[in-house]
Amino acid sequence: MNSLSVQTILHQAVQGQGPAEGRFWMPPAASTFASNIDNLFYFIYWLAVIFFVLIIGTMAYFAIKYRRKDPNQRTSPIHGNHALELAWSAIPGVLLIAVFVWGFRAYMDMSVAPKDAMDIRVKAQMWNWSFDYPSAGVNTTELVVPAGRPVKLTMSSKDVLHSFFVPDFRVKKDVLPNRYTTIWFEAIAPGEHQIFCTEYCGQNHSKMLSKVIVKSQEDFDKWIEGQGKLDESIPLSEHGKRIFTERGCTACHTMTGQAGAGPSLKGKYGSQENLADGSQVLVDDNYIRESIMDPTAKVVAGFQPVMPTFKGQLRDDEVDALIEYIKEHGGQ
Ligand code: HEC
Ligand SMILES: [Cu+2]
Repeated sequence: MNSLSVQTILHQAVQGQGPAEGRFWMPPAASTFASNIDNLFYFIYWLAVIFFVLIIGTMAYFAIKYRRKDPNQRTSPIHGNHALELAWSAIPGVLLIAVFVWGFRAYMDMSVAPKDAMDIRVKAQMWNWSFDYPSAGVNTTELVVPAGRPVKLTMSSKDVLHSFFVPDFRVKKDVLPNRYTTIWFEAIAPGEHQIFCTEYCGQNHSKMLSKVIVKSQEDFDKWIEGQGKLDESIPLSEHGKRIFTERGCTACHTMTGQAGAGPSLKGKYGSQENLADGSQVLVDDNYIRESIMDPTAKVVAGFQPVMPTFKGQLRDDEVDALIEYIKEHGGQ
């Protein structure tokens, strides 16, 4: 009997038809992997429930039935029971092997992407995600993918360990500095799904969130065509404000005068900044651009050089927009 037929039988016995909506233990099943993973989960779950009831029930029953009834009572000598011992070794053994084979096959399926998968690069950094579409030259902060098509993610981190997790897809993998990890999935239908970082990565770990936006192939093609330029009907500084939030600048900077991990950017434009090496610099367009692309070139006095570079993630017009936004909140 191969494990597929085991799966099918158990699936029907345990769960009925796999629902797409969430259930008590599991969020909605939105990728092609999800129902298999859920079935395996529910198989192990029910196995645990059945054995728990069986073992604890029998124990309780025996404890009552064979309790010591008078002080002189002795238990009868027991020398073992081969049939019983064989059964309680063989049955769990077979179940364990079934769980292993099932789990291993699912793991292999998830590890090896189909050849025709669409390639997207994922970069993690404290504390945001960015996604690169190499074939289209597009970079985003939300993962936009077409439905019904395998997508392969090649992931790396710019700083510490992170972990990419989309519960609705049952997809999770660590993201490491200096090494690539890959994972793939196929979303079933258009919709939105939460992305978490699920490896504690510092102060704002819990804010390291993003979304997968699944579009129909047609909408996806339209979307990718519209990328790569800013909408000119919206003022540049408005774009800047949006990018400031989307790119996670807000994790370290405010526009209120309140310093965080980084200095507040209120009133900075046009002022003189004190640097860690004791010198001063005028905060102008060039300085801001350098601060974003090469943050350690000039470190502000009183702050740690923890700002990640945004080189390769922001287009020129996006940097312009950020500068415009910072300028708008300028002082002197
Ligand atoms: C992980 C925290 C962090 C993130 C995220 C971050 N920064 Fe910074 N930033 C800092 C720190 C710390 C400094 C001061 C030390 C230095 O100059 O490197 C700084 C300095 C700056 C400066 C110079 C400020 C000054 O007072 O001279 C600018 C401009 C700036 N950041 C813009 C940005 C923009 C725009 C983004 C988003 C695209 C961003 N930062 C994201 C931490 C961060
Ligand atoms: Cu993280």
